[in-house]
Amino acid sequence: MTHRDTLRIGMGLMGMLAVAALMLPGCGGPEQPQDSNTAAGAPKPDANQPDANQPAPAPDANQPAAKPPAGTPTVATGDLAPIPLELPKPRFSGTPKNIPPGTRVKITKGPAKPRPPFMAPKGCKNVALKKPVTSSDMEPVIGTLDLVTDGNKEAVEDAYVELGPDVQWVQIDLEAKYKIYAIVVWHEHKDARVYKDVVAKVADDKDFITNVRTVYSNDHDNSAGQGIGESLEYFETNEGWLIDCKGVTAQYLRLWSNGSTADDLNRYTEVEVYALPAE
Ligand SMILES: [Ca+2]
Ligand SMILES: [Ca+2]
Repeated sequence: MTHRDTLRIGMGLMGMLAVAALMLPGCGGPEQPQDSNTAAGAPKPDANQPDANQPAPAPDANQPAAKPPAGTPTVATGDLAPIPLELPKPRFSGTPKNIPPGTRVKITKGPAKPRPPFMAPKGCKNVALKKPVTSSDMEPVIGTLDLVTDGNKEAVEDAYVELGPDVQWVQIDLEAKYKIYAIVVWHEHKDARVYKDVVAKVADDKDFITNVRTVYSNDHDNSAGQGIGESLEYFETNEGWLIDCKGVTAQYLRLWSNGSTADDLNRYTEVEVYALPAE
């Protein structure tokens, strides 16, 4: 056997080994596609992320299962449908590239992507429409409280109610108990302002004493006095801010804010509540 033959056999063996390595998992073969929903800031996987092609992941003994809020129903993914949410017209395009001073806003690289449809049990509709609104400021600076649930979400003059400065809240009485899947709130969305200390709670009574549950808070230092919340702040847009409420049962909801990066006042254009009647 010549030296050249030895080289040829050796290279042939190496080629076969390389092919074998490609076929074996974990040896440099093609990567399994990563779940694009696991990016930072994406919502936790839940019933709203159905994927018919992927079996449910096996429970990880090292990870305690996230405990759903009390009253969370079990919903088969086949019974879900996008909520019938219609967006108002955008008044500006793009989002600012810089974080406004004094805020904790997540800046996304590249053009803003539209929010994917929000999945909830079939039959969910906006049960806040025309429902009574009360507030910490019963004599608004501009507009009237009924504008919060009148169905007009457009960022135009006379479409918002302007509450006084600093910490203020609005409250909606749904007039019956509902299983709430999503709250969508539009403050003033004519520019990319950031409202501060946005907190949302639900309760069984109008005085917020019985069965009070926080469904959203981005008040990381408790400056609104409603407890600390770890959610990031956000820019107002025509999409509004959608709060995933996971089917929590309640009749009343209350939303706090503490002025915005534009001024100390608190403006609401519309609040919608996508829900089903509670049994
Ligand atoms: Ca309105
Ligand atoms: Ca705060």
